[in-house]
Amino acid sequence: MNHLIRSVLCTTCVICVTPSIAHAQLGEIIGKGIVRFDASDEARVNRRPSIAMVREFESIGDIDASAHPLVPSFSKNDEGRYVASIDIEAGTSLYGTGQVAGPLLRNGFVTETWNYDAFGYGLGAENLYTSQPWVLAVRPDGTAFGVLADTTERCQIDLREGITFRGVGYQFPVIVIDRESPQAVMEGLAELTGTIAMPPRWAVGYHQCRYSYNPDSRVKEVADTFREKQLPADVIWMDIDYMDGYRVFTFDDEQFPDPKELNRYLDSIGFSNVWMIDPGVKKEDGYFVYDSGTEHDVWVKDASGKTYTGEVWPGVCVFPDYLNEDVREWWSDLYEEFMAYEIDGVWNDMNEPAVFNVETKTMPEDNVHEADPELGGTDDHARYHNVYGMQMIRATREGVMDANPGKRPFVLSRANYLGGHRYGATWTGDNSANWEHLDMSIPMTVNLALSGQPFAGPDIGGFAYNGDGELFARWMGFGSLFPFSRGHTAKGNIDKEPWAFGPEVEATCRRALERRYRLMPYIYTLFYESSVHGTPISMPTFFADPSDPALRSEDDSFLLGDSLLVVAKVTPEADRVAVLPKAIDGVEWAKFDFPSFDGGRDSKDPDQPDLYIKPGSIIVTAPVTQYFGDRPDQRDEITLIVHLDANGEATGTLYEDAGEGMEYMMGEYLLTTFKASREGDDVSVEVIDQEGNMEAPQRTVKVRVIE
Ligand code: MIG
Repeated sequence: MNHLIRSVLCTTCVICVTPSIAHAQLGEIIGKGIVRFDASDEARVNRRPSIAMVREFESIGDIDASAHPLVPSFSKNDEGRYVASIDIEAGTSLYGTGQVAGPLLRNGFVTETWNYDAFGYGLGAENLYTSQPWVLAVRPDGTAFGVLADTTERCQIDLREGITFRGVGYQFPVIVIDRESPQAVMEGLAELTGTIAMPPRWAVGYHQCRYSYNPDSRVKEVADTFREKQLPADVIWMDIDYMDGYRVFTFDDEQFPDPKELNRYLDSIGFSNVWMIDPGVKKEDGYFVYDSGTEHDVWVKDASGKTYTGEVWPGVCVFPDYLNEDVREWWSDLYEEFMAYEIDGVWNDMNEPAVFNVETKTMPEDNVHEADPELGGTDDHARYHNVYGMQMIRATREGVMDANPGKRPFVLSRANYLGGHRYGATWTGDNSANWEHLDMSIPMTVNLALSGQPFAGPDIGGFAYNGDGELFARWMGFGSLFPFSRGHTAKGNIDKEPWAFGPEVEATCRRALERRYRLMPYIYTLFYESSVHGTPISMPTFFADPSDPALRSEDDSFLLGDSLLVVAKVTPEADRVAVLPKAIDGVEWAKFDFPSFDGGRDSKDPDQPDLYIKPGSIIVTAPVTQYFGDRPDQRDEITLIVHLDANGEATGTLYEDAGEGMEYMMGEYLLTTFKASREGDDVSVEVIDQEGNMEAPQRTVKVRVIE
C-alpha cells in the first residue's frame, strides 16, 4: 500500500476528519488513464487479488479524486449489498456488461453476474453463462470510459440511471479507464486483462457441430459431404455422445472404437477435430478419473467438509476444484493420454458448473474451494462460482499445451469470466432457432467483444428447435462472418448441415462460407491485431464514427475489423433499413462483393449480408480454399480490395505466419502494409512497411478498385 503518498495528499484535504471517509475520494493510477478507486482505507487494505487481471497492478501514483471527472460513490444498501455508482452525462451510451440477450445499447437494462445454464433463454434473461462486470460508456462527443467492478461475486449491473454495481459479499474496488475513444478504452481493458493468444488458423475457419454426430461413421459422412459438395469447413466437433456413459476422458467402445483412426481420417481430408470434456466426473469406483481424483483429493467439498456430489449427464458426479493449483495440474495431466488420440481442440461445456435436479442449477453457495492464495485463498462457492469455468479452461489449456508442445491450443468454454479470453473462446450458449435469436446474435457477439471476449459467436441456425431453411440460410449468411463461426443444433432436431434444407439453402451457405474463406487473410490479420493490441475483432458499427449519435443503437450490422461493414438482414422480410456510417470527406463506404463460383450471383442472393468497405482502406483477400492447408496457405495469390479516400489513398495490412506452431513468437511472421494511390487514371500499390522474419513469397497480387 502506498501510505506515504496517501498521507501527503491528505494534508491537502480540508475535510479530512474521518480518514475512512476522506480516503473514499482517493484513487490510484494503475495505467494510462486508468484509476482504481476503493471505498475506504479499510477496503483498500482488504482488497482481494484480482482474477480478471493479468497481474496485480500496483499504484503508480495517487490522484486527488476531487479533480477526477469519474469518481464512484460507494455505499451499502438495505439488503447488505455493496454499491458503487457513477453518474453519466445525458447522451452517454452504455455497452458491454458481458453476455447479454437483447439489443446492443444497454442503457435501461439490469444484468447480474452469475454464470448460469440458461437453456432456452430469452430476451429478458438477467444472467447467462459468462460474467463480465464491465461497462463501456461512450459520451455524446465520442470520447469514452469503461468501468470495471473488480469482484468475482454475484454483482448486479444496473444501467437504468447512470452506472450502478451492487455486489454481494465484499467491498470491491472500481476501476475506471478514461480515454479518447471507445477503441482506446478497449485497449485499456486489454492492458489490464490481457489479450487472446493467436489461435491456430484452422480455428478461424468454419466449424460444424451437432449434439451429437455419432457413431464415428456419421462424423466421417458429414465431413466427406462438405468436401464432396465443396463447402469450405475446417473443423468437426464431437459432442458428449462419443463418451462411454458420459464418463469424461473415455470413448464409447461401439460407437467410437478407434478415435485415433477417426482423427487421422478427418485429418486426411483437411478436417481438424474438437472433442468435449465436462467438469462433472462420474462417482464410480474403478473409473480411472474418479479413482485418481479421489487419490489426489481434488473434489470440491461441501460446507461440512465432505465431498460434494451433484447429478449431471453421467449420474451422480463429483467436481474438481479448479481454484487449486494442484487440482489444475492433476486435470492438465489427464489431457496427455487424451490428446494422444490426435485430438486437436477441446470443448469444455457445463462448467458454470451446471447441476441437474436442483433449483439453483448449480452447486451450493456454501461449498468450499481450496483456492490458491494468489486467487484469494480458501473460501466458499459464492465467491468463486463465476470463475469456476475460467479456472477449468485455464487448466485445460495448460494440459492441451503440455500434451502438444509447440502447437497452438484451441479451447472453447461455455462458462467464463472477465479476462477468461486469455484461456479460451466462448459461444452464446443454448440459443433458439427463431428470428428473435437470429437478430440477437449480432449484438450478443458484439457486446461480448466489448466485454473483452473477441473470440465469440452464436450457434448458427439456433440450438433449440428446428427452425427452417429460410432462417438457416439467413443466419449462415452473416454467421459465417463472426470471429467464431460454428453451426450447431440440439439432440432430436432435424439435420442442420448446410445441405440439409435443399439446394437453394445449400447454395446460399456455400456463398457465405466462400466469403469467409476469401476474407481469411483479412480475418486472420484481425486475430493477430487482437492478440497484440486487444482490439475487438467484431465491433459495433458506431466504432466507425463514435460521435455520430445515429449509429449508437445500430445492431443489424457490425464491423469486422475497421475496414469491413457487414449489414445483415435480420427480419424474415428483410425490411429493416440499417443506418450506415457517414461519408468520410465526401467519400461513402462502398458496397462490394465477390464474383461468385456460379457466375457473379453473390450480390443477387437476398440472404447474404451486404458488405461495405471503408474509404481509405485495403482489404486483403485470397481465392477460396476449402480448408487451411488446402492450397499451401493462400499465399500464392492475393487480391487487394481497394477503396480510395478523398485524397486518392488507401492502406491495409496483411499478417501471415505458418498458421500453427509457436515460431511466430520468435519473429517467423510477415506483417505487410500496402498503400494504394491514385495516379491519373491508374491506381498504384506499393508495400510501405514490412515486419517479421518470414520470407516474402513470390505471388500474384491482384488489385480491385471499388468506387
Ligand atoms: O445440457 O453436450 O450448451 O452446446 O450440445 C446439454 C450437449 C449439454 C449444452 C451445450 C450444448 C451441447 C450440449 N450441452
